[in-house]
Amino acid sequence: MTFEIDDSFIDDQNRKARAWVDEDYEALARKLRRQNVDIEDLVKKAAAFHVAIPSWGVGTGGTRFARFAGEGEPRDIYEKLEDCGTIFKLVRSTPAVSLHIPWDKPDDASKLRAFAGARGLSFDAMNSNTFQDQPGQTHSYKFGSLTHPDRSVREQAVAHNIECIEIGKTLGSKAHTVWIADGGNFPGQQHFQRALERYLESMREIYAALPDDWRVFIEHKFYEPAFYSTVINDWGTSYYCARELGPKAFCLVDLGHHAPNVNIEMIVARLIQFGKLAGFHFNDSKYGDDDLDAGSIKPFQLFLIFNELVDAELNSVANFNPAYMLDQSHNVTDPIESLMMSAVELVRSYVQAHLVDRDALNEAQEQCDPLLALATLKQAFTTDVAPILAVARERSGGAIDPLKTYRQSGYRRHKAKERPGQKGVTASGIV
Ligand code: RM4
Ligand code: MN
Ligand code: MN
Repeated sequence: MTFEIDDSFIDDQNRKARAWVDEDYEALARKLRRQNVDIEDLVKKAAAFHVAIPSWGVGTGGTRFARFAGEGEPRDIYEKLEDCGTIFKLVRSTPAVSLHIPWDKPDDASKLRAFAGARGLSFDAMNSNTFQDQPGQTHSYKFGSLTHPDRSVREQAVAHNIECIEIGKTLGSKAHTVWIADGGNFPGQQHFQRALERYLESMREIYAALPDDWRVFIEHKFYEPAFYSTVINDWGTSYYCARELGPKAFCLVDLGHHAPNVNIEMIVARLIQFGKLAGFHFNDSKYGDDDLDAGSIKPFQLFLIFNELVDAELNSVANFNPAYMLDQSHNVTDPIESLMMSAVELVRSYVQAHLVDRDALNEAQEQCDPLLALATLKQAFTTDVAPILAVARERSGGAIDPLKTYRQSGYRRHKAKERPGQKGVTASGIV
């Protein structure tokens, strides 16, 4: 028997928070009523928002300098799913897990699916890894994978991606995400055009292996580990490839994969308009692909991204079905705490975006009134929707205060005893 947080423990903790939640909820309900907004509608929206947890995110991440392992870290995919189950139990908005292969390759995919199912979890997009060499691997990815000049390396990388899809079929996943590290570190190292042609050739084979009801997500990133040129470097290249591949190919936006100050919300709007938005890897970034916690650096940007998403939702844009995933590297925090708080930040932005007075915004845009347009957005962004989030969680059986409840439960302390000897575990989530 392994330690789990009891529902009754969550209830007890929630009882202690009752008084302030009721008071704040009532006050907010009155304020929103004046704006003709029914708070109950927002609670429903909050409760319906879901984001997938990355299997690699529940372990402590590292940089290329060091990794400082935490206590009681999960040692295998089953323990990772236990932690994902705990996150889900407390915040209720994270019912799915996104698996990285081979880091979290299951020995028996049906068994893993049942194990996850028993915790209310399902599987979101699969993720391939052709940015590292695995023990016993025939060909090295040192100079690329899907775009490598040598056909046999490309074939090996294609086969790995197809294997991910096969595993995903058993797990009940419906999408496959491809991020490659391919690129060059020196001017002249790579022929830009030929590398992209080879990418498309490889991706066509992966695309052909997709079941009818699956999608493939192309994830771009502007640099690192290739520091001079990256093959799939931006959303334009990603969009071109998705179009070339066909209707099941989409463009995934990892927030950290853009240069500082890039207008990501506009990229999102373009991909929505072109019917090619796959979804997100949420995180935050200050300088590069920092993989910091969602909403920790640029909460207004996160809100503006959700503003575009909610706009599309309300306009019933055809085929609009973005997959939401977190992709973060937790180097100095307890990963469970970071993932819970990040999930909460996403629901917060989503609910705030639903608070935007769309008629007023539209009017300001038509009347060429930039100040009023910004004021309309700011009114939603500055509304404290915390009581809505707390009530949505509580009504779905989660915790009013997930962080406090988690700490009070002693979960990590219990896991430290159950999962001893964590020193020297290989790092994941580095890049
Ligand atoms: C990459 C990218 C991928 C993730 C790896 C671990 O930078 O964000 O999505 O799978 O890191
Ligand atoms: Mn990512
Ligand atoms: Mn990344």
